[in-house]
Amino acid sequence: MDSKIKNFIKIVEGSNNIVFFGGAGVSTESGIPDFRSKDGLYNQKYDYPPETILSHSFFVSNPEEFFKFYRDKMNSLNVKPNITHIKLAELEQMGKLKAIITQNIDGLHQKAGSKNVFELHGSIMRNYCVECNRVHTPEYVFNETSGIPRCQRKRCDGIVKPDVVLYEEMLDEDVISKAVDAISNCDTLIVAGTSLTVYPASGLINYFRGNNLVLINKSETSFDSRADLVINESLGEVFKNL
Ligand code: CNA
Repeated sequence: MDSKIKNFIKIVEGSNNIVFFGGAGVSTESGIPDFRSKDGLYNQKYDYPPETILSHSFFVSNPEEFFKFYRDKMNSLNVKPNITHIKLAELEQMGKLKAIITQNIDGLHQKAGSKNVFELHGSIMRNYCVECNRVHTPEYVFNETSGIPRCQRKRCDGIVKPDVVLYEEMLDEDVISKAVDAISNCDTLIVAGTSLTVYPASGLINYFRGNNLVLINKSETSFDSRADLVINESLGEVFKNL
């Protein structure tokens, strides 16, 4: 086994206060493309760039086109968690992992059994009417409607919006404060599967004051020099050894 992976296992075995901070790379091995890899959504061709479609102003001005892209690219309802999601849920159950902070919106950590998950960018699993706040299921948005999903409450007809944080929208303050708290108080922070280019999420790492900062990512990131251990490997290859 690679010596860096051996070192990683030693760190995990020696710590009972771990926090995991992850991004889209955690779910690529479940078949969900990330944004910035060569097969990622940003390198595919659409009528508009994905970062435009996934913005608040586009959602408001062009909801039809937004939902076309959303149904086509963001539907992970039938996707299964992979080995990384599963091992993280096991670490939580063993009492070693205290929290998962994720930029993902796919709900796969919860599907794997993780409980303490802070979703910085929301989740496709929750959907609310923009007029009356009525809750709608993800199945309603993805499968049971076409075009713009409309509220099921009588005489409402508001647009049902997924509870995902679009570009130009603020992050939920309560989620940020819980994430900051978890990072500030852990002794091992595992940062994985994220290009660390989306702010303010990536800035949360600055709150870490513990012993071991581990960075696992297929490609290099601008935070590599700050880490105690950097593993440029696919997450499945690393986590299967735990
Ligand atoms: P990103 O910018 O696309 O970066 C992903 C990173 O993961 C890249 O640096 C890759 O090299 C790396 N990577 C990809 N696959 C693996 C793997 N198997 N093992 C190790 N590393 C891997 O994505 P970020 O999360 O940094 O950007 C934040 C955005 C992406 C958030 O707003 C998310 O909501 C959004 N996003 C989420 C999903 C999802 O929910 N699954 C999918 C696509 C995008």
